[in-house]
Amino acid sequence: PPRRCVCPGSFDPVTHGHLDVVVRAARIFDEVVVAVLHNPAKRGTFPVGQRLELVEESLPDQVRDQVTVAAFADRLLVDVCREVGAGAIVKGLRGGTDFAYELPMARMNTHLTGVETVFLPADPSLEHVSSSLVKEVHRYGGDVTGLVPDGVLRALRSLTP
Ligand code: COD
Repeated sequence: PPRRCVCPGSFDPVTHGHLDVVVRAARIFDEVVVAVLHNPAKRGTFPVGQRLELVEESLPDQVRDQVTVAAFADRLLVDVCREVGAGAIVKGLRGGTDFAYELPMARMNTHLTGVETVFLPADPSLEHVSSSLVKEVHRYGGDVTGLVPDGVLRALRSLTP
């Protein structure tokens, strides 16, 4: 059977940091499911449908036939993994703070269903990139070109202040 992994996140919005992890996951696994997880009680910045579209349109051509993008509301990540038949979660680590946040979740997820988490070190040139910083810098007039795909730049510009 194909080896399948899940790349989970809020993707609010997708950045080149996320996309780098997805592309590298596709070199290790046969199939990658990008899981846009959202909490219906929290509005987020972009509607989930738009987050999904922005990921889909930003995928590099070389991984398109290996990657699917789907949204899941109010679910445990381990249940998403079970539902899509993935034995592993792939996450990027930007530094010690990410590690401290991710380690108990990785252990909890293994405890729950046995699913493993694979950590990929963030590309040093993208270590400072997060959805929240991108939104903040853009909101105050800073330039985020090169940190997010073009579609996300357009989406950021069309946000009503
Ligand atoms: N470089 C490398 N990797 C990056 C970068 C970057 N610049 N930016 C982001 N990433 C990676 C990180 O690995 C990160 O984990 C992932 O992308 C997603 O980032 P975000 O910000 O879009 O997503 P988060 O952190 O809000 O997502 C958290 C989850 C939704 C994955 C988590 O809360 C979850 O699993 N929720 C489901 C409920 C659940 O199962 N809870 C119990 C957990 S034990």
